[in-house]
Amino acid sequence: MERTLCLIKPDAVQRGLMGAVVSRVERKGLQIVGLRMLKASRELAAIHYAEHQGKAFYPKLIDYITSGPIVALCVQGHRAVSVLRAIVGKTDPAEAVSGTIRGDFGMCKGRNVIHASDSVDAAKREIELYFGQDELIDFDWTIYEWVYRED
Ligand code: IDP
Ligand code: MG
Repeated sequence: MERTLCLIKPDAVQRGLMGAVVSRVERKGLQIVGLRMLKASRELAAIHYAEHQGKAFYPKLIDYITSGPIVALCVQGHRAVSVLRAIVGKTDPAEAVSGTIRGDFGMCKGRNVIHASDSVDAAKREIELYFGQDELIDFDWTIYEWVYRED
């Protein structure tokens, strides 16, 4: 089982897309084991996006992610990291295919609706940034057998 971090970005919160995004994640068969609304500080944003420091878009990215409330979700499932990235779609929503969250809800990289961790290691690091251990709930998921079947 893997866990990954999903952020519903400020544009999606402002546009009333929280429910639509959460619904896509649930509908896919991913289990939400943590959910929290917050306003990211510039310090938190800088740690989260440290890998992009120095790039041309970095200052705008920090402005964007701190511009309003966001929703953090900790999402669990088999291969959750790659599965969530797949339903999120390409970084640029203008190029993301229809049917993906960015493909269906966005128009440009600077307003791309959602974040998803890009590796298991990044996911672990990012989950710890947004959630304390006691904020993640390891609960029995009664539909598990209706989502997964060994083949
Ligand atoms: P990802 O979110 O698909 O993993 P990254 O390359 O890790 O994409 O970039 C992090 C975030 O930085 C993107 O989601 C997007 O919000 C922003 N970003 C990336 N490239 C650009 C750009 O060229 N212009 C504006 N914003 C960008
Ligand atoms: Mg990334």
